[in-house]
Amino acid sequence: MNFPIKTTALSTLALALAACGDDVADDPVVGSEMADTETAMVDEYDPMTRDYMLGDEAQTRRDAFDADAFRSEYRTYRDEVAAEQVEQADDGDAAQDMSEDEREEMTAASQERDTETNMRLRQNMTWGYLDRNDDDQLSVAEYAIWAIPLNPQHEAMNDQGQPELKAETINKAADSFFYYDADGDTYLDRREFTAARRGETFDS
Ligand SMILES: [Ca+2]
Ligand SMILES: [Ca+2]
Repeated sequence: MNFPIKTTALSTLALALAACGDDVADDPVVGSEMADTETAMVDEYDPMTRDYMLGDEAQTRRDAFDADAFRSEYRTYRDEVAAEQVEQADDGDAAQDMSEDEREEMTAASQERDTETNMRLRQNMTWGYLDRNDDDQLSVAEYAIWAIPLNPQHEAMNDQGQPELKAETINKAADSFFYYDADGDTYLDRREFTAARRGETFDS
C-alpha cells in the first residue's frame, strides 16, 4: 500500500499558523522551532518495556480482565485502522477556526503511517484516534492500539493462519493498563493515559 505524505501542505499550514499570516518562509527561527517540536514528539514511552507492580485492588481488576473479549475488540480496531486513509491537511480558512485539539488531530492525521499495518506512528496517536467509540475514555483494547507494537509479524499465528497476539503481549498491555487506571473504573481517562504515555511511575 502506498500512502503519500502531505508534508508540503502541512508545512505551509504550520508556517502560516506560527507567523499569523506573515510571510516568514525564509525565517530561520521558525524553521528551527518546528524541528524542535518534531524531535520532542518522537520520544514516546514504550509500556512493554517494564514490569508493573499492581496493588491488591488493581490486581483484582486485572484478574477479571477478559482476554478473549479483548482480542475480539482489538481485532475490530485493527481492521478499522487498515481501511483508513491519510487525510489531507486543510490549510484554508477552516484551520483558523479550529480548536487546539482539532488542529493537533488534523496534523497527526496527515502524517505518514506504518507501511505494513497502516497504523499511525505512536507519536501521532491522538486521543481522538485511540478513543474509537467516542466515549472519552480508553478501554484496554483502545489503549492497546498505542501500547502494543505495530507489526503483527512479530506475533503468533492463530488456527486460521492469521497473525494473533501472543498471550504475553496481551498480559503486559493489561498489566500496564491497570497500573495506570488510577481511579479503578477499568478505563483510562485523559489524565491517566497521559501518565501512561509519559511512563510515569507510582511505585514507592
Ligand atoms: Ca473509548
Ligand atoms: Ca480510570
